[in-house]
Amino acid sequence: MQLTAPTPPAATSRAEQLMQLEDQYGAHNYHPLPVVLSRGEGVHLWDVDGRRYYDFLSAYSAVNQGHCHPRIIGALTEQAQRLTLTSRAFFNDRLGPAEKQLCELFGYDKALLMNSGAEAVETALKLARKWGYQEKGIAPNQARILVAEHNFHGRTTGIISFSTDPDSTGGFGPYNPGYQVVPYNDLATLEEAIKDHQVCAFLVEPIQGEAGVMVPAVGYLAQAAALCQAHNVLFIADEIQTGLGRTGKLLACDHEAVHADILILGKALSGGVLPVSAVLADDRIMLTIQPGQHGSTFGGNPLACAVLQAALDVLLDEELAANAARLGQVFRERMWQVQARRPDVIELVRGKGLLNAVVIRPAADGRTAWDLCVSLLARGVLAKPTHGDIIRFAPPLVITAEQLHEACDVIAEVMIGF
Ligand code: IF1
Repeated sequence: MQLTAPTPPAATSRAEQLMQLEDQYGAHNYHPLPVVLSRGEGVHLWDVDGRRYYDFLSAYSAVNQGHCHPRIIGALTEQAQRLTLTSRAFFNDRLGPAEKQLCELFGYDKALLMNSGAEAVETALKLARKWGYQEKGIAPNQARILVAEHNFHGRTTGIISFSTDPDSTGGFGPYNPGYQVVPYNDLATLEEAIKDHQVCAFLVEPIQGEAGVMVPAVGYLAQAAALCQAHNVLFIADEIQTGLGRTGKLLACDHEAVHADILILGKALSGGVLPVSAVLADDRIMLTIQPGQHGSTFGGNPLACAVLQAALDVLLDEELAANAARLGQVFRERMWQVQARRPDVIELVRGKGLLNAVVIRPAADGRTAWDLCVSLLARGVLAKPTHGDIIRFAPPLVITAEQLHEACDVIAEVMIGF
């Protein structure tokens, strides 16, 4: 394996120059589409040459409120000139109001603010274990957490310990013990596994985003939550990608009236402005962690709290969940029309709200979903494949019907002509 980067040819444009900088000085942990973005506003992004695109990735659902939403940027810039970070060694005037807004909106006793989604997932895992030992009486260091096959919950060594994706796990061992994988969307195996007294929690995505927008059968979440309750196991919902209006309701769990014991939020919690994540739970769980037992330097910082409050206000005031429900149906109908025309290109369309995926059949000449995304890029729509043949389409929830149809016209044209 070649471990030194070859000398690139001389850059002929600003975009190429910038791509070469990333290639030469940046880790090669991504394979970006060949576009260099420099400005964002609402559903649009512009590249360094001034070309405009529809953003149909939304930074993996972190930009639900649209790029650079004025209310969120206003909150950011106002707070940034007053106080950005105190650490939790002291109180500050933004954290309490933000925690209150989160708890009242989602119906929990307490919130624990972190930064990245992975940190919030790690926090939830620690909370579940602590609760398992202190409240369920599981023997020390014997707690186990059930996770779904094809899960994605982040990239830390702790989290990839229970990933089933070789790309996420390969070469990063040894792995943390204490996890058991059960098939997603399968209640029988979950029921069998959950009977074990050492199981303290079941961590699950209400819809598996990275796995390819895998929507479980109606009733799966509700019955899984009921199994957890029946066996004194915590139901942990990772709503980092599916939450905050993305699937057409405030939370994806709301489609089945499931109230998770531990709720994990991230991404759009800040409207894509800076990393903010949160874990919500009731006192019986949250208070198992006492002072000095968990934290982070930036967790709950005043700047993040100001941004979080504005991001939630925008989500509610602009009724973004309802817009996602309405326009998500329009999007799928437009894609089903394309599928009817080109069933040799589109294998299937699935999703909920404005979290959708189109599964592409490889072309006879070997062209793949990646090639289709490059064609979309050339026509002004940004989307990226996941796991080879699946293209995720997830525009900001502020998209209008007119904008959605304009983008779908392009997507349809490219797919019909593929
Ligand atoms: C990447 C994927 C999506 C998440 C869920 C926790 C996290 C994520 C359900 C961790 C993060 C991001 C990570 C980013 C790309 C993106 C992604 F392709 F990786 F899997 F969306 F599907 N739970 N997902 O989706 O949150 O620590 O990133 O803030 O790692 O490539 P994070």
